[in-house]
Amino acid sequence: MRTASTPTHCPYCALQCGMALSPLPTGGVEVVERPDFPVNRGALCGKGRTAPAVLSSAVRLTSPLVRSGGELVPATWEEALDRIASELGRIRDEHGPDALGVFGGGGLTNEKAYTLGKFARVVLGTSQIDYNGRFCMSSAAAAGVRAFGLDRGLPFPLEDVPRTGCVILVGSNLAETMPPSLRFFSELRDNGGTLIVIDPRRTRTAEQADLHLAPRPGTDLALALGLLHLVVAEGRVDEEYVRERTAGWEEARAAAMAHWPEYVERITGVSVPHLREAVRLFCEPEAAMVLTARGPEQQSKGTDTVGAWINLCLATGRAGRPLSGYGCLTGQGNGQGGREHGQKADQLPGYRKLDDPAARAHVAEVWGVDPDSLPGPGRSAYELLDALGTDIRALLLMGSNPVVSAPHAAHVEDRIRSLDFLAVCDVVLSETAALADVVLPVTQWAEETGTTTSLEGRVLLRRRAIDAPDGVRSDLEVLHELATRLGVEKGFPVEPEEVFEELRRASAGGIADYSGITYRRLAEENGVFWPCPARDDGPAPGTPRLFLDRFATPDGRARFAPVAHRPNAEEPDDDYPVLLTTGRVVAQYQSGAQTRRVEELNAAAPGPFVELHPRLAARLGAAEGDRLAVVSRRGRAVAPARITTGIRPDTVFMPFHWPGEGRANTLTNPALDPISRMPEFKSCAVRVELA
Ligand SMILES: Nc1nc2c(c(=O)[nH]1)N[C@H]1C(S)=C(S)[C@@H](COP(=O)(O)OP(=O)(O)OC[C@H]3O[C@@H](n4cnc5c(=O)[nH]c(N)nc54)[C@H](O)[C@@H]3O)O[C@H]1N2
Ligand SMILES: Nc1nc2c(c(=O)[nH]1)N[C@H]1C(S)=C(S)[C@@H](COP(=O)(O)OP(=O)(O)OC[C@H]3O[C@@H](n4cnc5c(=O)[nH]c(N)nc54)[C@H](O)[C@@H]3O)O[C@H]1N2
Ligand code: SF4
Ligand SMILES: [Mo]
Repeated sequence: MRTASTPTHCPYCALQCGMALSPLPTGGVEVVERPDFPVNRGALCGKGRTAPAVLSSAVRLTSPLVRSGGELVPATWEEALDRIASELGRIRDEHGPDALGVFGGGGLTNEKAYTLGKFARVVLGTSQIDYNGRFCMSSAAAAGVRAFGLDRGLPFPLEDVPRTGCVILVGSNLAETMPPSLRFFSELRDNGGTLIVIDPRRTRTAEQADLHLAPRPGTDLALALGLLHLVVAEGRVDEEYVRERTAGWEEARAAAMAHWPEYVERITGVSVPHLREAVRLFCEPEAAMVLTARGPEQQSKGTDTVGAWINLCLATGRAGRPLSGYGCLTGQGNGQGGREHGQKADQLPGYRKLDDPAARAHVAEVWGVDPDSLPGPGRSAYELLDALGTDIRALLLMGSNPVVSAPHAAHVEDRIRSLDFLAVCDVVLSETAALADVVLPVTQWAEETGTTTSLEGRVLLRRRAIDAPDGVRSDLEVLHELATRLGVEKGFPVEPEEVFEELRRASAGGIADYSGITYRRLAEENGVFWPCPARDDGPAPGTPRLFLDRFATPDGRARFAPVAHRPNAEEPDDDYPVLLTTGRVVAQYQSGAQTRRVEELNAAAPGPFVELHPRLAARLGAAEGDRLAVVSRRGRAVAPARITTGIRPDTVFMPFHWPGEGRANTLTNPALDPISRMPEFKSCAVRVELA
């Protein structure tokens, strides 16, 4: 038995808090503080603290399950793997490789995400792969690539936050979604800096702010344009910076000038004096930052919305300079790395593009295949789910629970049920796994080694600290076994470090270059920031701060985005007069597949609710706790009322962590952003009534 404690990182969000796991004499592990990791300095939220509860055999899968006579029944690994391989092979023979779909997750380690992408392209030969990160930060990623030529969540470490002059947090409730990170923002204020929070709700995060603006959901684009208008009108543009380091200003300026403050006030509900105050706080200090999260991003105009916030940074010279910049707070544990190494529909490892001939040639060589054998880009996550049971006949799912988390979830559930064949790898019997033909029980964080890349772009090593229970195998073993059964004997190692060594080569020369990073270094250092190209003369330094000399565009200049206000895909009308927005609570994680199995977390957040303003409640005749039906064009959800003055009277909020009658995603609108293909999770029109 192991005795010493093992340093590692939390299995949940993108903050990737450091923790150590110490074996218990009774079996299992307990979490102990790890103050040496600078991001959380030992602090953890309740989810991280209780994460070992999900390692217990009592709540997880420990045997493969195969559907027989309509029921999922225990089976041997051989039976389960043979069944998957033969079904995938049969369907590919009958309908072609694109009849096979693959869906991954931003919680998977870099090694798993890399191997899953390679498996889809090399073993299955399908173009139909995407992942849940599409539902997460894809709009910020698209806007970052468009403006800077590179997408990395934060272009600087979080430790820079306390030393800047002002931070605008747009649609982030980090007091609940990344609690230990709140410290950086309190220190900012202690140092005399200011915090502006933009959220339709007065969240725990907004309560910390010097200025809270509460726009109507889906109007952040207009809000950013209104601020830029004032920046121009008040002569606060950094002309020299704009001339030296950017392109496209004239068009962006003209667009902003069309968004008068009074017009923006009408669209957003944020008053002109508040707009002016925000501009003053943002522009007066030497340095400032804008950070976005899912509020402005999960919109059918998310890419342009983030583009408008980047425009504000560029016009004021607040990007690519010390203590200034635009950043996105990515979400999942490996939300960053998961979008760099090839499980995304259009991507090859190293953030290379699947439609770039040079990228195809490089990766094909590492993989030992003909570049022409690699399929082209496939569909985005929602489009892929929407095609299940039509031209996609079989799905292999790893690291997501779309029955709860996908938009228009009742429809997605129908599509999943109409598949010829569904295989799910998971640690628990999630709502989606329960619909599968074969379920494979896999190892998790504390039982396996692997790397993740945090929201700072910091590559981290999670270490195996405990033996897995009998009966479970790793995702890498699953892919190895399936590849072998489908006739590919080589190239799918089960050892994470072996995969990482190949990933280093595949990423070399790409945007997300990991070639200078090794497991040894990661074990010795507190992570390494990419890009980190290998060097002949010793360890490569990595890049904590991006863009200080130039942006990653061909000419080194950042690009303004030409954007203008547009309405939500669905605006309120007589039948559906209220806006619904959705999000998270501190004690539950995502679809809840893991955290709903932890007693302490369920006690803190036992179920769904509908947050609404007392004025709306009075109109409905609803009291605290009354069951409310929320009805959209796609369905009806029921949950108790939670009445608070901390939300706009024209808006209701539901968290999305639960299945069943309170499932928020029964209601949400799958209208997609034209560039990022992000669904509009953050607004749809609903009617609210007493249930
Ligand atoms: N406890 C917990 N923590 C988590 C997660 C979890 O599920 N639970 N998930 C992780 C993941 S994957 C992610 S992506 C992050 C998400 O982290 P956040 O983005 O902080 O989380 P959300 O609650 O989805 O949305 C943030 C805020 O956006 C606001 N909002 C809604 N509509 C709008 C709008 O139109 N404009 C603006 N400006 N704001 C709006 C909501 O009121 C909400 O307070 O959290 C990570 N951390
Ligand atoms: N209405 C609404 N819907 C949303 C959002 C919103 O704000 N509002 N946010 C969206 C966002 S940002 C996100 S990121 C998605 C997330 O939603 P999901 O994609 O459903 O994410 P999780 O619930 O984390 O699901 C991960 C699954 O993988 C399993 N798992 C964990 N680790 C491993 C592993 O190593 N291997 C394998 N094979 N399985 C593993 C877990 O048990 C769980 O079942 O939800 C999106 N849906
Ligand atoms: S903030 Fe995120 S990484 Fe840190 S303990 Fe909580 S869930 Fe884990
Ligand atoms: Mo996310």
